[in-house]
Amino acid sequence: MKSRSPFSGFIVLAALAGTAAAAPSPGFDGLVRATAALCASNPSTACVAYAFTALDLDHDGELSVGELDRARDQLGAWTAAQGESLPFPVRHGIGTALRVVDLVGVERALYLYDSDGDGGLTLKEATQDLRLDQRPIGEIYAEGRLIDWTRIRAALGPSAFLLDYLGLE
Ligand SMILES: [Ca+2]
Ligand SMILES: [Ca+2]
Repeated sequence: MKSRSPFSGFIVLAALAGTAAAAPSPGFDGLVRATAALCASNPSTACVAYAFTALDLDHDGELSVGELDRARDQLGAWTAAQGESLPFPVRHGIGTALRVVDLVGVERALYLYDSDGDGGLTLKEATQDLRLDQRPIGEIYAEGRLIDWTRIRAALGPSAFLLDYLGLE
């Protein structure tokens, strides 16, 4: 039986990243800002689906290791470039997500979430540790309920010490 790791949170934190929205600009920055604008008032399910589609560069309905690697690198560079213009909780959230991804490794994280073992993550596979509903994602996040840490800990088993190491729930 497969276990899971806290990776789906990474995809959603990418979607949360642009709360300090300014003028739209091209590339990844434009993507983050467009996602943030959409996610501010739309249901969390629509927000996550939008971010997923944007990261699925070859439009095959799945995220590959290459697509996730690229997203991780772009998010890291983007966050560094924003510096302190990002609100602390957002910066902290992204930084934590990136540390988890780096500890687990993109390839292994994909494997842990790839329930059907086809080498790619569908939207359903990628969001299995998230509690999404019809409210905007920021509202669920603010309640501290977005990421199902209990489920993640159970799935990680002995490796759950990684979450303690990072100071996560
Ligand atoms: Ca793809
Ligand atoms: Ca799959």
